[in-house]
Amino acid sequence: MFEGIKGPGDAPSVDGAALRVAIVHARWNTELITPLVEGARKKLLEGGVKESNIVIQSVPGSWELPIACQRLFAASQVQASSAPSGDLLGGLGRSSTPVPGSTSSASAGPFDAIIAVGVLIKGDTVHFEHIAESVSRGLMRIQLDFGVPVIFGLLTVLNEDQAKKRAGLTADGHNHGEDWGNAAVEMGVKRKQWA
Ligand code: DLZ
Repeated sequence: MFEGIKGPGDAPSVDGAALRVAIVHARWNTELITPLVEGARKKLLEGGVKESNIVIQSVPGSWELPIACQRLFAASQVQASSAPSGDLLGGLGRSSTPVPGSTSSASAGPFDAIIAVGVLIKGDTVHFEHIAESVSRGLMRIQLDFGVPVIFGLLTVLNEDQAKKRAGLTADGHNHGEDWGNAAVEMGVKRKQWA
């Protein structure tokens, strides 16, 4: 649960049955990434998105999230107009996913939303600041350049305890991945409405 006044408020009732959604996640800090991805996926399914229309891809670390989101979306656009069904991911290849039951095969069509998931934990150097700033800007650029919602699933935390709480791994925690899944359904539906 969110404490105090924080949180996205009550989500409007939307039907994600017509949506195609990609989850792109870093593998750094996998113990935290796995519940976040699973939380997002759970809310996509609850929001009506079909299992076959959820694509999950992994990249080494958060730094790689922007290029993966960019190529994945571009490939889905090309595939929608020309490539044979099942060749959605183009040069990216299939994912190895840490989430049981997840799939990377999907029907044709450009993604309606992409969820970018990573966990950056501050260390002793300014490395964290560089990656956090660049990845944030990169993801914003992709959503504005392509006109596709890129849900900001990048946790930028000061220590592991903060990360565990936000991955729903503590008694007083809340899985932010669930909020990202809800946001993807809402924004995917709105993107279609605003087309
Ligand atoms: C190198 C690195 C470090 C130190 N920390 C993290 C982190 O906390 N979270 C994360 O997602 N990735 C980290 N990385 C890996 C970089 O994001 C990137 O994958 C490598 O520098 C290769 O480009």
